[in-house]
Amino acid sequence: MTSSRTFPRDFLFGAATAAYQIEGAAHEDGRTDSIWDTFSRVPGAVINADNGDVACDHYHRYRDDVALMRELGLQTYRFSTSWARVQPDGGAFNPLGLDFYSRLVDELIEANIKPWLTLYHWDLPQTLEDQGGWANRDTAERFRDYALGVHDALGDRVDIWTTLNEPWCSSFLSYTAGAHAPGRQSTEAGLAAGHHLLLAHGLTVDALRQRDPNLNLGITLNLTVAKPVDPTHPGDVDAARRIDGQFNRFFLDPIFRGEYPADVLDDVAELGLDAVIRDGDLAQIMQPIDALGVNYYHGELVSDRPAQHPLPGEAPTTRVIRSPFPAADGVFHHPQGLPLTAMDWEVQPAGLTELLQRVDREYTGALATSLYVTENGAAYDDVVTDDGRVADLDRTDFLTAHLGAVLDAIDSGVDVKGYFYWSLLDNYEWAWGYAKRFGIVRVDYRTQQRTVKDSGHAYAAIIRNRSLVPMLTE
Ligand code: PNW
Repeated sequence: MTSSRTFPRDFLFGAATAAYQIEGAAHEDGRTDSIWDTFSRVPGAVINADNGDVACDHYHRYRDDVALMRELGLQTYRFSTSWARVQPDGGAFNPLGLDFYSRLVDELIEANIKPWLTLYHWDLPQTLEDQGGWANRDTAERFRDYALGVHDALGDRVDIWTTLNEPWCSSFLSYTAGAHAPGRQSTEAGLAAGHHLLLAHGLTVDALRQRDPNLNLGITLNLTVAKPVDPTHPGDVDAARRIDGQFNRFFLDPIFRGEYPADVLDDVAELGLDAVIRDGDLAQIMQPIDALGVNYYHGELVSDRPAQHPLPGEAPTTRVIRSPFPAADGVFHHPQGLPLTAMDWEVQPAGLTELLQRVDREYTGALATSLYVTENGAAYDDVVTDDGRVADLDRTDFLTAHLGAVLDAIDSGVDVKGYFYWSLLDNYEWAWGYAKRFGIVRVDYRTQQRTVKDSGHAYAAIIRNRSLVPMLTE
């Protein structure tokens, strides 16, 4: 393939974080517990019983962190607002909580970094969970009200708004598998949560659009490429269809086509989804959006027969985790023999190209919806050298390979408008606690000292040159 390895002029380079993973200050300025504060106290739920009480102390160090972003040359920064900080107990708006985000946004604008705001990255106020959480339809309307309150405070300076980060995780991984907060294990609750999250998205896009037709509105989905081990074996092909259906199409189809995929509805018939969907919901969900964020980490190779050497899956916590897939019993994940990150996730950059092409072809290509890679990154067991450097060549390779995959998609005609590395900082990796480091900036959790890793310097060079060429020749 001929390719310049140079990025389009308007392509945005950024990095991403999420409130609970970096802020700390969990009990300050009126913030109340979110489901992650509660879940991290459940014995065996998180490795080392780590929690977000302090995390990267970003709440107090945001000025330094923005200065770091400026040093790296980031053009945009994707962060989330904590619902429990903004509306403690899901009730009255908290001026102190909103003020933190207002100061952060001012600091970003001052540094010439475009704020990219995500309203929900998994920290539901515990009080709302006590009322049923996302399995309760009412939470969707509460979410819209929360979004409008954040917009009241920041709408004059923030124009890019993402409703949800990875609703698959907030529904099936959280209410069916029990691997994430609130740790429920109910197939029905997972399906209801999935629908109510989609509804929350639709209600919020509608309400924000009415406020200001010029906002850039969107959602971020974690998507995958699911392939059958043997494309001639019907059982394997069906396994790939199920994973694709329950992971990708369950969210893409309502948003872009206003319907759930018929085969998925068949798979989950009898599991109560019909009773949850009300007339008009799908029309409400299918709002035109300006941006679809794609989070991509790895692909899946699946079969109806077990693998001889299965891949390790969830964090090795002591709680028993169920499958997140409501109707994929008998689907087995097989290793593809690719290199692994410290999460034991396979490194598969070509999957990102394929995924972007597929989403463009089947969903967004004909619409005024731009594609962004809103997360992509890798955990590695970083080693700090004697002179204090972090020589994480594996992460630099991961980053350049995936940026190359984005360029391949662009070269083939897909309009990808930006890329966010996950994550700016090492941070609280959910059920893995602080055991896994994804940052291009190292955080020493004892001193809170930040060190730009070699991968961070490499990313800065790519951004400066707007090209991968120096990386290939240096
Ligand atoms: C995403 N899975 O999480 C999140 O958006 C980030 O907050 C997170 O730190 C990052 O990816 C790295 O994990 C996921 O089990 C967590 O399939 C788990 C899964 C997918 C995404």
